[in-house]
Amino acid sequence: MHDRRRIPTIASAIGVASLAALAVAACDAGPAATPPITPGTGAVPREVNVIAREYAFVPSTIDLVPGETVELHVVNGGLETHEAVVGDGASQLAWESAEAAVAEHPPGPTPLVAEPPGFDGVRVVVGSGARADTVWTVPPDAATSAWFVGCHIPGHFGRGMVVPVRFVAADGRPLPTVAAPSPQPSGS
Ligand SMILES: [Cu+2]
Repeated sequence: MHDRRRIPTIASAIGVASLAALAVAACDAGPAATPPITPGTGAVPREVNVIAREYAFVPSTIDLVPGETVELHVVNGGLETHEAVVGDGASQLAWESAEAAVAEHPPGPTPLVAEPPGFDGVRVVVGSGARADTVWTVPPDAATSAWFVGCHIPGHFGRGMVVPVRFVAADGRPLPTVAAPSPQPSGS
């Protein structure tokens, strides 16, 4: 991310703009396909590694197959607590708002934040130097909207801790992802 804006009062506006740009990048840029992957199942989840640090995720795109079961390994290679919220754009903004509400908490563990209603993604919070493993099934209809992996520990999202999810078929071919429903521009 070249974008280092850090003005808290427009955090949600930054979020919307960043998500839109990332969604376009996930659809239009990058290699045509990833190597073939074997979608995870309940019996044999596919391992997916996500590394968090100040203030970025690696890799820069997370490939998921709709309906597969994955075992997320979230590694915190940074000095601060981080999290990986896997969810669509609306979920990202909901978590951003929920966690901003507890931004002034005293030093100590991250306070408990209620899951936004309708959230069908997954959230993993990891302390500095730790790794958390979570088994989660990607909703089969997930590719009907743009998804992301974001960190909403206050201030982190606005500093660039968000990467797009690229939904792929088992052969590694990117699936067409439909953005949030909106009127088609004329002439299309
Ligand atoms: Cu973070």
